[in-house]
Amino acid sequence: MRAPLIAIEGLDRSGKSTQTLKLVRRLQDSNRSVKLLKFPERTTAIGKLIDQYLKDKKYKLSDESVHLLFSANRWELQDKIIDLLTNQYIVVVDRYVYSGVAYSGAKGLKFQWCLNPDLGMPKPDVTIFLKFNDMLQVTTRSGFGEERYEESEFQKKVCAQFKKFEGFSEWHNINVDNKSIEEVHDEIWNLVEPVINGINNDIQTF
Ligand code: T5A
Ligand code: NA
Repeated sequence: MRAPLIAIEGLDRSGKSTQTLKLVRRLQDSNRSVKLLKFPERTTAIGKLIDQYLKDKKYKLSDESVHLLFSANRWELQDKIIDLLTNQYIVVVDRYVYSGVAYSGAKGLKFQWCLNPDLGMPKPDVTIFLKFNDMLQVTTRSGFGEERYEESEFQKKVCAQFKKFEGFSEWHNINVDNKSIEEVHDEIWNLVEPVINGINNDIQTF
């Protein structure tokens, strides 16, 4: 028996941080051990480079090298994720491999090329994508536009890339248009509740 890995995905400012925090609190309230990780993890050596790249729109780095940095940033935490899951800690990740593939795919890099560096990373048992059907709503969210990629045409391309994961068995879309934070949280909880008592199989990998 091991704990589940749960990923929350979405476009910029779609509410991932709000929702992952609420989910973690609810799991703690039901006496579960839980750990929240956020990608990019901006505090590591590689994470600091990524942070600079995201904040400074003039910072030059080829698309391929940025892609590999985001992947390397996840590999920096691979051991930790496995350790936590085997020690019965539910791990909630705020963005993960899917973001890596979708954002680089939106720049024109090939899907399989993008996924390759993450092959071997632990695969979530449940992945929830916070989906805007009305793409205009994303641009009205507070803070939108501050960082690289926060531009509506690019977000549309990213959204199209995320669609490629719809065939993955762990993938679930939740429509967030005009939904309150509470409504979205309840839908997330319905998807997460079935796995909170643990998973019988070994940790799966990409
Ligand atoms: N990236 C990331 C890659 O290119 N490759 C990769 O491999 C990875 C991992 C930074 C960038 O890096 C890219 C993707 C990103 O462009 P990030 O730090 O996760 O990644 O940046 P953001 O996605 O922008 O994260 P944010 O924290 O800014 O957005 P969140 O977490 O989605 O949104 P949140 O919860 O902060 O909410 C945003 C605002 O909306 C409000 C909140 O109160 C907040 O003000 N809000 C709602 N308003 C109305 N209704 C609701 N239901 C709401 N829910 C939240
Ligand atoms: Na952002």
